[in-house]
Amino acid sequence: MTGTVITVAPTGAESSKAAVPALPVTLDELVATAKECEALGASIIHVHIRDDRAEPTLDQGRLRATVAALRESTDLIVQLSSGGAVTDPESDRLAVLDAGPEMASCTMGTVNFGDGVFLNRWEFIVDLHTRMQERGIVPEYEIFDLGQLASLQRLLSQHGLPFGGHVHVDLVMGVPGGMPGTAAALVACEQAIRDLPSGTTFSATGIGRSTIPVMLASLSAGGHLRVGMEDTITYAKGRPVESNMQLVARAVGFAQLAQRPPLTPAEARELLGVPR
Ligand code: KMH
Ligand code: ZN
Repeated sequence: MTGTVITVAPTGAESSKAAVPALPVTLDELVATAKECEALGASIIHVHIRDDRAEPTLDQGRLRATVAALRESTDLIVQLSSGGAVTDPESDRLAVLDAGPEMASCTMGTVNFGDGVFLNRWEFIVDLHTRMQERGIVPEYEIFDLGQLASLQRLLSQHGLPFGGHVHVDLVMGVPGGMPGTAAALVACEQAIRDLPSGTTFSATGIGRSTIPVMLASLSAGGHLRVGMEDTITYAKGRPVESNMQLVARAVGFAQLAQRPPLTPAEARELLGVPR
């Protein structure tokens, strides 16, 4: 079994800076976080950006500047979120691909998302997938519920493999409205992933309280890890997360314990078919 790809998702679109002061929201904060997380063992950064008021934005100029700054300062694989916030229109989410990331997320279906709805129509998914094929962007298929893996199978059989030929999915577990963040749900997904093209890899992240169970289950089942303040703002009961580095360091420790040490960005690129 290979080592572990550790993705850091440092910011997300859901937590406010006022409620979570440690959240990196400026470009400088994001770059500093990226460098430190890379030094600890992260190999991918999943990026959501904020505007001058620390609100989520898909502003094209800022996205381009962010991709350039992260590529300049780190070797991390830069994965932009095409999910944005639940309020973002499809046109802005598609335009994320214009910012030239190496990877982008592609969510495989609609899901209730707390009090909101994270809308992902089939035609929109097909558009994201085919535009990424045309532009040489490697997708990470985001899976919020078991049935979305069947949708991925349908997508690949109708529209072909992604750019690079390798399929990588990320299980986002424990979202209120999606699948639970449990070992049983992760094993059900792992079984369904066997129906996808041979060599398909997966990472997993558990929101909130499911962070640790999902991390342990993923390592046991041969999966990779996503951690960060997009998904987890409480480190342990009564202890807010102090930084993304704290979460990456914990993930690295678990990965080493599982004898699957973190892969470097170059090794992760090789595994996932992402050119430098
Ligand atoms: N912020 C969520 C509504 C993604 O980045 O692709 C969607 C999300 C998924 O975070
Ligand atoms: Zn995201």
